Amino acid sequence: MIDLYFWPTPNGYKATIALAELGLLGKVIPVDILSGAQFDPEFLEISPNNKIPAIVDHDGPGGEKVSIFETGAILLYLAEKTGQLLPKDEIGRLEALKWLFFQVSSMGPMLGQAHHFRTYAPEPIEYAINRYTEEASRLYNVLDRRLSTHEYLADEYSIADISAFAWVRPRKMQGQQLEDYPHVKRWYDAIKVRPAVSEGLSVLSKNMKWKAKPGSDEWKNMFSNKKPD
Ligand SMILES: N[C@@H](CCC(=O)N[C@@H](CS)C(=O)NCC(=O)O)C(=O)O
Repeated sequence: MIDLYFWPTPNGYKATIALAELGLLGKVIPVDILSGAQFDPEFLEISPNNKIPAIVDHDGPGGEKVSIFETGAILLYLAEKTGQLLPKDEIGRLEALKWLFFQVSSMGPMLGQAHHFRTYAPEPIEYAINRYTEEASRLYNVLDRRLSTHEYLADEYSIADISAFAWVRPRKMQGQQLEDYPHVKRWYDAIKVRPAVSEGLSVLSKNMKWKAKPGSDEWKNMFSNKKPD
């Protein structure tokens, strides 16, 4: 059994979609990051960087319980555990890993900054808005070029696609529109209709508030080193 520590955000949805694809979506433990639940000592034992998602597999390697944080590690763990969502041949696997790491190290952090400065920053900072919106466009162009010659990021649907899809979804917050990236659009439209993707995206979807301006305590919980008193 796998427990998922989750809040409905792009990184959270990578995990629910992958678990749904694998038929492993089970117990979901909400971690309300707006109210500061990510700082609970019990959660920090599992996710020392105070971020969702994280998983606990009660039947990990050797039948032992194991906990995992960081979506790249979670997705790779689930793919290796099940032998699914990662090409089996060495070259295909490498292709998927390259695009998975591209997502977690470039797309995720840069698009996250675009969300921050375009939506959450207490005051608009033109330089930062332009910097991260342009970087978002650059990254979408990298995806678009890849998808102009490949149906999926690797040669088959994989954890790399799940990872990138979850961040293309809130594209408006990044100042992007699919019409500017026809190959990303074709790929996105194909993934969005997968039943497991709908299932993954339905988890706690009513709690999804990340498009709204956070209140001041919420802002402190999410974006400052200081928790509210
Ligand atoms: N690199 C991490 C990023 C995870 C992340 O940024 N999670 C956000 C929600 S999308 C979070 O938990 N934020 C709470 C906080 O920073 O306090 C991963 O890929 O798992």
